[in-house]
Amino acid sequence: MINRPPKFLFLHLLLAFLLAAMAIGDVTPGSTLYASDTDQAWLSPTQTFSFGFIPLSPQSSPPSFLAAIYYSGGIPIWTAGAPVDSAGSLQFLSTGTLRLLNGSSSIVWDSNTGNLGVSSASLDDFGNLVLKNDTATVWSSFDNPVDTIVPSQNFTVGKVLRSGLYTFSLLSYGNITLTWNNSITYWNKGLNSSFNSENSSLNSPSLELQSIGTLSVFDETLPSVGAIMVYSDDYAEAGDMLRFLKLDNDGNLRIYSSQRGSGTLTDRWAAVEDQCRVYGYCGDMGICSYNDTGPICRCPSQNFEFIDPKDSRKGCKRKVETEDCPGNVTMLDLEHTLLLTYPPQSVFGGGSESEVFFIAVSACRLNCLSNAGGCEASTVLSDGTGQCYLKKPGYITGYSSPALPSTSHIKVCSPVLPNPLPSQLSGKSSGWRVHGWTLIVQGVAIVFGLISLEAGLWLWCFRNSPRFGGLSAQYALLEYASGAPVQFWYKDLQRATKGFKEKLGTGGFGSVYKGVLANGMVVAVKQLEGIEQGEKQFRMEVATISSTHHLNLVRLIGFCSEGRHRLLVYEFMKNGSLDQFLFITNNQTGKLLNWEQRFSIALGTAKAITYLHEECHDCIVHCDIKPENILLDENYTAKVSDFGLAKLIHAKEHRSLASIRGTRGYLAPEWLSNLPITSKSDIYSYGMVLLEIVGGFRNFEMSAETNMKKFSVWAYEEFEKGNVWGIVDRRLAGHQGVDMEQVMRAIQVSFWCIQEQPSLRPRMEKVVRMLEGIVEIDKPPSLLAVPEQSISGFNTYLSSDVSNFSHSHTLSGPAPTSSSSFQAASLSTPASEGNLERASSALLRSED
Ligand SMILES: *[C@@H]1O[C@H](CO)[C@@H](O)[C@H](O)[C@H]1NC(C)=O
Ligand SMILES: *[C@@H]1O[C@H](CO)[C@@H](O)[C@H](O)[C@H]1NC(C)=O
Ligand SMILES: *[C@@H]1O[C@H](CO)[C@@H](O)[C@H](O)[C@H]1NC(C)=O
Ligand SMILES: *[C@@H]1O[C@H](CO)[C@@H](O)[C@H](O)[C@H]1NC(C)=O
Ligand SMILES: *[C@@H]1O[C@H](CO)[C@@H](O)[C@H](O)[C@H]1NC(C)=O
Ligand SMILES: *[C@@H]1O[C@H](CO)[C@@H](O)[C@H](O)[C@H]1NC(C)=O
Ligand SMILES: *[C@@H]1O[C@H](CO)[C@@H](O)[C@H](O)[C@H]1NC(C)=O
Ligand SMILES: *[C@@H]1O[C@H](CO)[C@@H](O)[C@H](O)[C@H]1NC(C)=O
Ligand SMILES: *[C@@H]1O[C@H](CO)[C@@H](O)[C@H](O)[C@H]1NC(C)=O
Ligand SMILES: *[C@@H]1O[C@H](CO)[C@@H](O)[C@H](O)[C@H]1NC(C)=O
Ligand SMILES: *[C@@H]1O[C@H](CO)[C@@H](O)[C@H](O)[C@H]1NC(C)=O
Ligand SMILES: CC(=O)N[C@H]1CO[C@H](CO)[C@@H](O)[C@@H]1O
Repeated sequence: MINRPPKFLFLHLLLAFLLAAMAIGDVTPGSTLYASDTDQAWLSPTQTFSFGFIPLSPQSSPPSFLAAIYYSGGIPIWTAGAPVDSAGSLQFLSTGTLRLLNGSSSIVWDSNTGNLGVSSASLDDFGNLVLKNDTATVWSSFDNPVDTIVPSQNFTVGKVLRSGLYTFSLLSYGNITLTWNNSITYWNKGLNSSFNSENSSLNSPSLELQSIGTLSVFDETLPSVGAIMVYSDDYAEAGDMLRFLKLDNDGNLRIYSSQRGSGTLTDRWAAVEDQCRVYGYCGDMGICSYNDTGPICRCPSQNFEFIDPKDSRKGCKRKVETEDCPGNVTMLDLEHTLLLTYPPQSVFGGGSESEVFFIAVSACRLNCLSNAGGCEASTVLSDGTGQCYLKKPGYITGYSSPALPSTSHIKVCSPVLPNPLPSQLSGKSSGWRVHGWTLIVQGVAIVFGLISLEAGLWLWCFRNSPRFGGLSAQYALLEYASGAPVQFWYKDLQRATKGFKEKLGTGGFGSVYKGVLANGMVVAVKQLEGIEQGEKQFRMEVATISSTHHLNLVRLIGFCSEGRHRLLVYEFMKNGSLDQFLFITNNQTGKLLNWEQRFSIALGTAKAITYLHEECHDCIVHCDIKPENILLDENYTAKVSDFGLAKLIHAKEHRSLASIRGTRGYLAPEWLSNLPITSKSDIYSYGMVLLEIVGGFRNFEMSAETNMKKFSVWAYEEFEKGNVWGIVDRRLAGHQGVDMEQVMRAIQVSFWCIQEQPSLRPRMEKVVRMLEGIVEIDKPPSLLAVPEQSISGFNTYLSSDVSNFSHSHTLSGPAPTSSSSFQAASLSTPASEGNLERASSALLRSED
């Protein structure tokens, strides 16, 4: 990018106008432009574009110049050949050819239009340089694109934009692609499902960038306005500016905009959001990752060195080739690292560069190691397929990020010399390095002494520091759980959330913020509050949470445990929480869930809880099931969040009422009595949520519509009367496709779940089968089996935090137990049903 100081620019423009004004309009053969005189140029009629030399960069030495068509302000949109020295020149020869010469008179570029009758050249206001004979255009810069497309430039099949080894092209079936070295396609975008197959009916598609910032494909078979493929961020914004599409030398395709005369660029769209996913960005054996400012290239380990120490993007090479250490070859293990694998490599039977297997990581590694000449590295893709790729010797390029679940292995000569850990590269240790470096000059002997001293000091300093401990604990954790969560530094999360700016909500355990990780992944960051646990216990819980994988559970990506900070990083759910859809005012119809969506959310939630209770490794009682904790993804799939957190809060042996964060209306009655909390408490909460999904009403809300009764109580009465339609959300009335059988099942299941007596409530697995209609549902017993003033009444009076409970004077019924006597069995080991029933019936008796 050209970045010239404004003063220079102004001078340039002024001089260009004064000296070269005569070059507006047609230029006849015989004219010459000199690199030494950058003020000379051929101008377009309104001087929007110029053709001439621009310095490659102000300080390049020796100075070199580009022969370019450039936009007002000096932004090149087309360049001829390569940079030349200050003695270079551009000659419009009398034969009609345009030729770029270096100082040594060597031909750098030629338009190859000699002896075709070319009689004039001109630059138009779209930036197109045209060589014409008397009747027609013989050559134009628009037909010979380099790395840029500007508005009104027609880009057709067969043309390419090129930058280094990267190319951009339009395919005959309408897809646009980015390709590395004419072989590996790392970005591929089609029109839509009706056009993206090779069989699509396009005749001769062409691509055009509109000046308002859209990139569209045109074809006879498409509507005349074209099919829009890309919108720039500043799409349709007004202003005197040029937008253009450019293939940059980092392999990314971008839309830029530049204000007239400013000489500066703003990028408005990039094809590959995650720069590290551009094939070969870091060269052969280079590993891409991010630092605070952007992508950086490193070598996989210290068994490698940069090919060109001055340009880390050129890639790495082994210090000792594997052929030179037969019998001593081993695998370098790279956690959270992906070796990029794109078509044709990733297609079965496609390329010769890799082989695909469905095997575990360790088998993948072993297979490669034992395959003497045929395998150089192995990688497991993070696309959920669980595929193992064995890479044949050739070009290998990687991406490393704490958020990548991939693991890779590369053959090296032993011993393995891992890269220093990130923490060793920052903070205190770098200070030590600089110190050591100044001393090195003083003498080799001292240096050796110092290095060992430094190492000793470093170890001593960090022996007990939380960071050092944190790292070792992190690796212990990696071994503990297969779907290992990633550890983040607090400052990384601060940056990802822009200083905890965009709050998504506040839950019982703390606030949740939206964030974007360095690799572009959108996440929800939960800042936990009130954690009383130590570091080690926190990590254990995080490991438990992250070992639970279910379609209907929000995935934990990582965590942060640094000093007093405890944060959890979750995948981001586009559509927010269920309550925002259920409890809305009549006129927000866009957010109204139809019955099919509601039923699938109810079933999904039930399946998630079943998994937590019965199927996962360490059983988890959720303790806070409510619509706010049921999130919806873009397809309205239910994802339960906040599971496993109750354990974190209830760390103390004696749990006090104050620490309960359950929510009013959803808390099972046993929370308020001296009974153990078991999975049955979750069933109660689920029943309340299920009723709300059907009715669109908060279960504890009273209104004229419900005869001033709690919705749940009123609903049961209506059910007894046989008025099932009355319970269903009236906004669904008149909607097609409300399956009354499903409604009936859901209502009955919910009444079973919200029974006061835990033993009467079904297990979650049975709830699923009842909802699915696999098992018969008996008529649920009355909710009022227990007298009105019994424990059931408490829910209504509970504020959102039960801690207020003990101060409440509005309660009737048994007085709450004092905090110190509130001792529930461990949440992770639910009390046996027998005990529970005894306790529960004892309580009921005492009330009678
Ligand atoms: C032009 O000549 C200079 C030396 O005079 C050389 O460094 C440069 O590579 C040449 N450029 C081209 C494109 O040949
Ligand atoms: C001009 O060029 C076109 C296309 O190359 C050619 O068909 C035409 O004959 C040329 N006219 C003259 C006068 O040379
Ligand atoms: C682009 O050029 C092709 C071939 O010259 C032509 O068929 C097509 O109509 C042009 N498209 C536009 C939008 O001008
Ligand atoms: C690009 O491809 C060519 C042949 O297809 C190959 O010879 C060359 O080594 C490749 N370049 C790199 C950097 O791998
Ligand atoms: C065209 O692009 C789409 C993605 O937009 C992709 O799914 C499809 O496979 C591509 N078609 C071909 C033939 O590569
Ligand atoms: C394209 O057409 C061929 C032959 O008609 C067929 O075999 C192939 O499956 C089609 N491909 C797609 C993607 O529809
Ligand atoms: C695909 O795009 C074309 C052109 O914009 C449009 O007419 C068509 O409806 C789209 N098809 C689908 C399935 O979205
Ligand atoms: C990130 O890396 C780039 C390129 O190596 C370097 O210029 C920049 O200073 C680095 N930034 C930080 C904060 O380390
Ligand atoms: C293998 O490497 C080890 C240490 O790196 C070395 O001691 C041993 O001699 C090597 N063996 C061979 C066969 O080169
Ligand atoms: C939607 O309803 C709310 C409250 O019922 C009201 O304030 C608002 O004006 C309504 N909006 C529309 C667009 O009707
Ligand atoms: C949503 O559904 C579409 C189509 O079935 C699928 O491609 C997409 O991956 C789904 N999204 C999520 C987040 O599951
Ligand atoms: C209310 C809301 O945000 N709805 C969105 C749910 O997700 C779909 C798919 O991404 C969007 O189209 C809706 O707008």
